[in-house]
Amino acid sequence: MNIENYLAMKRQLVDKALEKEFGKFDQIPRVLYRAMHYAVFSGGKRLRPILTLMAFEACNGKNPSWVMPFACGIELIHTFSLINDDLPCMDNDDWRRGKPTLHKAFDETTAILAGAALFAKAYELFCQSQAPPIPRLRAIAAISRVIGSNGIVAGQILDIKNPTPSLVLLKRIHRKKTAELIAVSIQIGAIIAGAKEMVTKQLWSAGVDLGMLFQITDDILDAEQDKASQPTFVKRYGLERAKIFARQYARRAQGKFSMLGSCFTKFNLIADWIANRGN
Ligand code: GRG
Repeated sequence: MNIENYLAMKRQLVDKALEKEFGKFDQIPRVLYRAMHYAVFSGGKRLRPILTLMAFEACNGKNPSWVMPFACGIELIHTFSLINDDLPCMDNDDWRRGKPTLHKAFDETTAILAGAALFAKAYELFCQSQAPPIPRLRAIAAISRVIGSNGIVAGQILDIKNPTPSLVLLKRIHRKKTAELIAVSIQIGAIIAGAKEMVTKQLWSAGVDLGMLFQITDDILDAEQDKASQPTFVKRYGLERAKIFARQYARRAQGKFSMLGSCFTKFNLIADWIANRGN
């Protein structure tokens, strides 16, 4: 299987579903709509929603309309986190995906409000899914856990307040800021498909390793483009050791996905794709 083609196909499905949601917005202030649209449709890879769809399929999920609102909502939360990360009070970035960041293309106030609206929209979508109530609530609870005060927000504040973290703290920052959102993206696909707890737990664990691989690869790409502003594995240990860490996480993730059987083989291809990605 050609993983690039597979990802392109899934990306198209996610884009179509997101476009449909944006088509339903009415009576919202024009500038808010334009800012939300700009942030969501500016060239993201859609990795997290694709992982949600993959897990749903691998766990034999039957009704895609149950899972798509979750896939789209996860992407909106990811977009919200990027908007916030770029703000002058955080990373103060002018560029994202080769385009001006949201607060540069519009202004800071509009960027903050558009982010807040995307965050709220994500929860509206989760609630609108037709999945049975118990898995739907379990998935919403799992997502809420990884974005709050012991999740992404924790990772972000630890990152900002600790310019020279120990290895243990650096791993925690990466895990909280990046890896757990990737892990939960996979896990909720399985929850919505009705997978057993043993499977959802194993997917969480494999997903955290995959997410760590994703973040370290991001650090490596930033270093190669001379872009890193925050503490990273590369800054602390150099490029070669960062690559060793990345390979270790890739192998760990692949071992865990393999234990779940042949339905999860695609996740191993995704791990290779992440390790070799160019952006
Ligand atoms: C409560 C969700 C929330 C956020 C507030 C600002 C903040 C706290 C956290 C920042 C988290 C963050 C932006 C981590 C970096 C993760 C990362 C490596 C993002 C890049 O992901 P890609 O490459 O992005 O998948 P694309 O552009 O493809 O969508």
